[in-house]
Amino acid sequence: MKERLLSLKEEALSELSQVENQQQLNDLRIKYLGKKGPLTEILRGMGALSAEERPIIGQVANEVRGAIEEVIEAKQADYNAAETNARLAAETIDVTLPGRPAARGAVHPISKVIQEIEDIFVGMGYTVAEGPEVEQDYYNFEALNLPKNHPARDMQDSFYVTDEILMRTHTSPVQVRTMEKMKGEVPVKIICPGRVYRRDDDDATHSHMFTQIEGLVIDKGIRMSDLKGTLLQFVQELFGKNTQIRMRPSFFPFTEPSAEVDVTCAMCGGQGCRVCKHTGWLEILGSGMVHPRVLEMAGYDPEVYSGFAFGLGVERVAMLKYDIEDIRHFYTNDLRFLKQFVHL
Ligand code: 2NM
Repeated sequence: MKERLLSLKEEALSELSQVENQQQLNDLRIKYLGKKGPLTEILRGMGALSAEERPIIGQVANEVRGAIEEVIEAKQADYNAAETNARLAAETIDVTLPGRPAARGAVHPISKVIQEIEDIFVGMGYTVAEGPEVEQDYYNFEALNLPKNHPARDMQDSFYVTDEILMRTHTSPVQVRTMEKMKGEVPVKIICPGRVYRRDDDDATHSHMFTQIEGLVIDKGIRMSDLKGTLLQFVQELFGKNTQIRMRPSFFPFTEPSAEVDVTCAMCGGQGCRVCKHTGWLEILGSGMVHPRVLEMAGYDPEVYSGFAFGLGVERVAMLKYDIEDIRHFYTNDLRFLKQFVHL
């Protein structure tokens, strides 16, 4: 019995020394240590042995089992380590490789110009006010001294929702709403950025929807020179310190007097070029002293208070600033256009 056990051990160790892979090791584990293996069989037959033989054979059998298990476990540990190493090798990443650049979004040029203009006026103590794009006839026209039947109120020129509701044609209704809320308190110092809508045929310089920024100041003793100084300060911050302005008489129903404001062309410094059509001047602002009737309707006594207002088209400013030739670029969202503003 002892010899049989020892030769079983020799046979097992010899076979194990030939093992080449995990599958063969599994097979040998079952063959020698499994429930149907020779060792199990011998241990089961121990009952037939004498009382003297039994502990001796039992000890030998345990030694043989231990020796076989030891070799199997050592081999198994080798396979486990090899597997782990192979997985780690496959997972290796080269941390010295340059990173893949992340695709960055860009701020839309209209948003950029709005932010820049807001910053300039906030720096002068203004606050930013916003309001609805779908507006009541009263706020869009009536309160701005455009009574019913005024030619500028032609149905053909505005997008009407109902008889009394339309898409706002300017951001002035926000200023009327702000004056109402202020209930005659001063100073009023606001700018109102936002989208406005007009029934125009779209082309390179016209859009049925565009972006306006309007400003309004009301206090005691506000005069035309305050308007002029404010706009000069503004355009010099926006277009550069050398920019000059000139004011030409104009007409708006909601201001009296009214003035168009031209700035010297930043492209040529006023010398004349393609952009300013060889005049040296660019028309960018409408402005004026708030009409007494507008003040009165909004709750300000025009005998006590006065104010100035101005408005500009954001698209036109952005087109001049970034040399864009067609207003439709702002709305078509062609990535080749938008990508040019990633790092601006
Ligand atoms: C412009 C030109 C001139 C203007 C007037 C008002 C208000 F509400 F105070 F009456 N807001 N904006 C105004 C005046 C706007 O845009 C070309």
